[in-house]
Amino acid sequence: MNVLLVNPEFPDTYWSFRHALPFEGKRCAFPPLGLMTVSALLPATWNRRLVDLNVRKLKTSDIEWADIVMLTAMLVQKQSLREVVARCKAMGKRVVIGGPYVTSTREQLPPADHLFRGEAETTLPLFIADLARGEAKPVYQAAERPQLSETPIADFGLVDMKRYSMMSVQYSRGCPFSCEFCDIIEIYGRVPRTKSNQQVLAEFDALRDLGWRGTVFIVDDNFIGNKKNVRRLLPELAKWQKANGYPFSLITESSLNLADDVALLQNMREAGFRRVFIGIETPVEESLQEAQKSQNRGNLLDSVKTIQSFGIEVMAGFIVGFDNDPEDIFERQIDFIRKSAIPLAMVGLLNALPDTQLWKRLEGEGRLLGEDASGNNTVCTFNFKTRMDPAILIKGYQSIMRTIYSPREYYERALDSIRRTGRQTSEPQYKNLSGFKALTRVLLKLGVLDRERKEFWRFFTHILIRHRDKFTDSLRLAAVGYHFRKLSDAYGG
Ligand code: B12
Ligand code: SF4
Repeated sequence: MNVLLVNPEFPDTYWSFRHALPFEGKRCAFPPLGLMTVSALLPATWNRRLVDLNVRKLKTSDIEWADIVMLTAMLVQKQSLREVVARCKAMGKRVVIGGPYVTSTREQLPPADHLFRGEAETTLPLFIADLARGEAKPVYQAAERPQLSETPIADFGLVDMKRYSMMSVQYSRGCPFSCEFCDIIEIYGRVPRTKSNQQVLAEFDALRDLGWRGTVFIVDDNFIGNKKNVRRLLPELAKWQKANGYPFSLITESSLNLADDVALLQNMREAGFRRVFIGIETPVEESLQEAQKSQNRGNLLDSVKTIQSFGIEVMAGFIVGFDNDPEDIFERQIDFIRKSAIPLAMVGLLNALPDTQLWKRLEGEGRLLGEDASGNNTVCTFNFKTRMDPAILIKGYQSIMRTIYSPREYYERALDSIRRTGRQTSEPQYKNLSGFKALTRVLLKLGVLDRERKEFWRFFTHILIRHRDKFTDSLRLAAVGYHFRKLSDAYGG
């Protein structure tokens, strides 16, 4: 059996890092871990080939080769998903689809032969058995969320690692909180499930053995969702990193209450965590209450500072468009982002994702506009009737983007972040951007060709004089800042 696994194309969003990747000579930020996991669940005797459309084109010969085509998709990939399904069906192939979009959407899905809702650890074996008997069903719905002990080591060797700037490993799924707008808890549940320490270390071994060195993104919904288990994992990770010469610099996602646990932060630093993405959403207390984000309490700026003081750069998501947002929300967000020294601030407009508590409330209030969200919250559209005039919201949102990614503001925040994250935790030497080629690209593009080169040199001179130990970090931040500036040019009106 020849199985072709296809990851559809992403549009140009924050997380695509599309405008920063050429500096590193990479095609894509992250590999499709869902598909690599699906691959590992297939019989060993099946042949597999993975095509990530964010890395290369899908050739007709790829489709001809396949007996089955399997596709994953997030909401933002739905257009590309449709196109690939249509192309494969036109060539008479058996098509299977799954992933978060297929699991959560209420829209009409493309005409695949089989669709998988939910996680595949328990359903894929049933499909394989049904297929062998010639009785494969059109829909496979996971009856319950599987234990992660069922999850095999992802087929990391299936992708061309050189094309990606990071590798992904998953430790847990689910989150114990109940933010109103969040679909994570609907898709992956409120009881965080974790892998065992041995499973995670085996995945680290696998990546190391395949030659990966550099950044590894622990793609959990909330890394500290199950604190008890995380406390047991971190010393093991630290031991592994030390024994292997710190081959990986780690990034993850977590809730802001991470700041309340100094021991955990200390352990994270020792295990090699250098960046964490946090859903801060808004500095407005009433809006946080509305969003049921009770874990973001106390002085949010102090919490950010505490995390940074452990050498961990904070990246964060912010949202405008809550019912309780006051008129000056835009200035307040800008002010908060400025003071927090968060270089990578991902600001988006609130949208209702299917089946979330927000979706249900708005449906009850008759405020839904009858469409799924695009999934890309930087696109200036709403799928519900907002309290504030949408034109004002869009204008205000664009002003946030323009302001925070103007080169002076951005480089200032990046410098502040570098100051706060201290000396002892620079990235490992062999990071992608430390390469001579990458340095040349950054210097040429941002220091010579860019209209904002004056600001770059101001930033870079500071780094050379005061923070030479953070040289690699600073190149990364400069490259990523360029990506965000390009996005804000596109979406910032
Ligand atoms: C890592 C991650 C990313 C990474 C990498 C994505 C990648 N290339 O894989 C990055 C940072 C790029 C990313 C970006 C975005 N992401 Co994201 N991301 C995640 C995260 C945290 C983990 C994904 C992952 O690797 N999971 C591990 C694998 C093993 O799980 P899985 O993919 O679900 O696969 C399992 C099943 O779904 C199923 N399955 C999956 N595919 C298939 C296919 C077949 C054929 C079968 C049978 C089964 C199957 O089997 C797997 C094993 O059980 C998820 C949350 C989550 N818990 O998954 C959000 C999530 C997928 N992201 C989401 C969103 C919204 C985004 C962004 C749009 C955010 C933004 N506004 O910019 C961007 C868009 C992408 C882009 N590049 O522009 C949403 C998707 C919502 C939706 N309904 O589609 C999620 C669910 C989180 C959320 N609520 O915010 N993301
Ligand atoms: S903390 Fe994050 S993952 Fe957890 S419910 Fe809130 S938004 Fe979702």
